[in-house]
Amino acid sequence: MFTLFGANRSGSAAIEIALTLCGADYQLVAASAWEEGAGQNELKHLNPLMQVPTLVVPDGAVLTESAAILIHLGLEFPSSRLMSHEALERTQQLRALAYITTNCYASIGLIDYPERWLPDADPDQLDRLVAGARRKLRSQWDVFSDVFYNPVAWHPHAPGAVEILASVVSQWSGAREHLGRSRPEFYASLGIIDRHPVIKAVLQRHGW
Ligand SMILES: N[C@@H](CCC(=O)N[C@@H](CS)C(=O)NCC(=O)O)C(=O)O
Repeated sequence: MFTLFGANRSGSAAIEIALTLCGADYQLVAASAWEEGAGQNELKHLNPLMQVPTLVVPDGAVLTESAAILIHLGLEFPSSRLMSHEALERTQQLRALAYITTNCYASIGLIDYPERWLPDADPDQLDRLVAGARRKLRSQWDVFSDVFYNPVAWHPHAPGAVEILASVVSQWSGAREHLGRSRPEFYASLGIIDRHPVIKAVLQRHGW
């Protein structure tokens, strides 16, 4: 049995989708940095950053970092096709997963917690930092579309790890609204992913 620590409208949605597509047995523990509750101490013990998703695998090992979790599940459950069996396609999947987490997800951390980067800043400086991170996030999604929206790397009708993570992470900070204007075809393909029955059910449960 897997145990997933997560919260509504957070990145744990991507892992719920992946676990469901794998047909894996899992339980959800509601816990996050921003919601005090029973799971919070356990989450902090498992992941000192207190971030979700955090996944405890059946043998008790702790996995954090959404890209690592998705790759692990893809390797453990090859028939889920979360990770491609084709080497060429897999190179682009690994690149895209690292891209989303190190670029887009990291900018969202800055937008949500600017004071972590500028602890002594006044509110005006923090606002400017957030505005800059929002601009950066928009350009990161544009570049994602330019690099990965192609038949080798992008499969909206048969979503794997990359499409799932992109569907969830692009829900935040106005990314979808921006992409609708700047990259309409890529934006439309995100809508196809959102409508996959498993993905749609999880997104709805999270209030998206
Ligand atoms: N690099 C991590 C980022 C995870 C992350 O930032 N999660 C957010 C929720 S979507 C969180 O738990 N933030 C709380 C905090 O950083 O204090 C990943 O890819 O999973």
